[in-house]
Amino acid sequence: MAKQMVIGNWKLHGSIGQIKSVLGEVAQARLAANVGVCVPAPYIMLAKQILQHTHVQCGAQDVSQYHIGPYTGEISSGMLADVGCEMVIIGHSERRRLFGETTEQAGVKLRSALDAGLFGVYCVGESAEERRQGNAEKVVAAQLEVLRGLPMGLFAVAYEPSWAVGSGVVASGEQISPMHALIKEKLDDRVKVLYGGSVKSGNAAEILAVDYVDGVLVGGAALSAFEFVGICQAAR
Ligand code: G2H
Repeated sequence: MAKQMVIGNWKLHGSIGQIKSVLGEVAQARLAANVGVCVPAPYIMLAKQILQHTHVQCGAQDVSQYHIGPYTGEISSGMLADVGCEMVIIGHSERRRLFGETTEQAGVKLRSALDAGLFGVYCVGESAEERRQGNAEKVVAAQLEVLRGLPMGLFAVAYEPSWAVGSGVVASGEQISPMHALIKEKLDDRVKVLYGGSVKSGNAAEILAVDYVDGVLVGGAALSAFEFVGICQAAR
């Protein structure tokens, strides 16, 4: 059974037809445990149904910081758990950059997710400018602050430098390894640290072989069953 995690992030992509065809093929691939697919919320129940006889878990890409009440458009952790959702991505760089989500909000969301029994995938990462200025470690360390005191084993951290997200540019092993080591040092060496940013079947084995990489968070390539299954098969 593969110990490394592979989590697909569908972002704002998909339809009933696409979910059926891509996840139908993923279901046929008989993948080992530690694989998850985070689809848009309206498709979570359909994804669960398609993947019901597999070990593949289903997740969401965001969750409300609120539990209940007059918060139009929000979806709570309890609602996600209620429809069988098992994990949730929190604090993705696109949420932070495009929707103004703060580290504090992401921390509240993660606590809410853990309370509802969901596995959290908490994203951190620096921008190109922050790296150029030599501040990458400082930025990531600040994003980790809200995880203090949380029980290990209930969440993973995904290191996604925003300059590698959807860009086709992959961080090098020399950039990934020390950052993953820093994350483990700041939190606990048992925390799973995933790499995200332009992972494909063609580069997955190389990335997954980098020291301190416990798995990958996959965006664009998760929309192709061939690509996604190829990445899962590279997990060790
Ligand atoms: C990074 C990643 C998935 P992509 O956001 O979270 O997306 O693989 O398309 O770079």
